[in-house]
Amino acid sequence: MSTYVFGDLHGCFDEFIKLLEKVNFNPKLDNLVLTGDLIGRGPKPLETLEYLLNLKKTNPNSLHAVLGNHDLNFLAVAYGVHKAKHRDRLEPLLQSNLLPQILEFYLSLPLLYVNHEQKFIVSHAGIYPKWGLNQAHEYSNLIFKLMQDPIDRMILLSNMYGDKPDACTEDLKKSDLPLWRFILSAFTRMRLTKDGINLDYGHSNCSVSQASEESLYPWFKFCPQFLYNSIPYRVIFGHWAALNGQCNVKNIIALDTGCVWGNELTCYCTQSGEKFSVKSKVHID
Ligand SMILES: [Mn+2]
Repeated sequence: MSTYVFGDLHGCFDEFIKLLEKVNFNPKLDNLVLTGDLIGRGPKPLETLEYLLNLKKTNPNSLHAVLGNHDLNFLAVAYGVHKAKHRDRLEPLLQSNLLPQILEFYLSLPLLYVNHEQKFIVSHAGIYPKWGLNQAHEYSNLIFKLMQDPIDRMILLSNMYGDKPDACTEDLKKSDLPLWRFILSAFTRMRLTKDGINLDYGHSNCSVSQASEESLYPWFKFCPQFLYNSIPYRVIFGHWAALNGQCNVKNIIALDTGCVWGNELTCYCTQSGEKFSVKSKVHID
């Protein structure tokens, strides 16, 4: 039995299948974990979701995934609180008669997946440096519960964008909406920090060295406390395609290698520590 964590699919269905074949993925024996951004921008969102729904139906315990910023955007559009942008290529999902099942699947996804047995965690953008594992888990559970309630879900989805608040202070922890927004942003959009506390969500395309010239550093330079436990948890994330799978920090594994931008789709076997990739066939104009 092997566990494979796949980087951001973004609806790149053909590459997804090719990479599953490359690792000889067997849904009856192996586990699949996805770093989020399952759809958005890429060519075959409906085929991707159809495959995942089918996998979930036939082998419910073999599939785990976390929500990414594009998945949340899709939910906001599907529930009518955001306008769809054509470039996000959400129409095939919105027009599909599978839409109710797709939404049900998405509402079953957390922001954080923890595998205690194999000592690894997965979230879309990473772990906020000031949070320990328990705090991160608690906040993921809080958002999961809110998303199950139709009114809280609408409040959450219609208020999730914005770069403030940019730090998880003791005062923020006592608030509702600003804290919820911070949790969503940290789990799904975080890239850089000013000092390990304040976040900077911009600079999406800049390299780590360019950022450090502006005194900004990737979140993983400020490792969360739980990585120093006697048996450290590996932190696996996607989202930041400009890193191209390189972060050079022990136990932190970056998997977004920009398939939707014409680069590669990458997965990671949690037992062997090996990475596997296939070339993208997405053509960028
Ligand atoms: Mn993303």
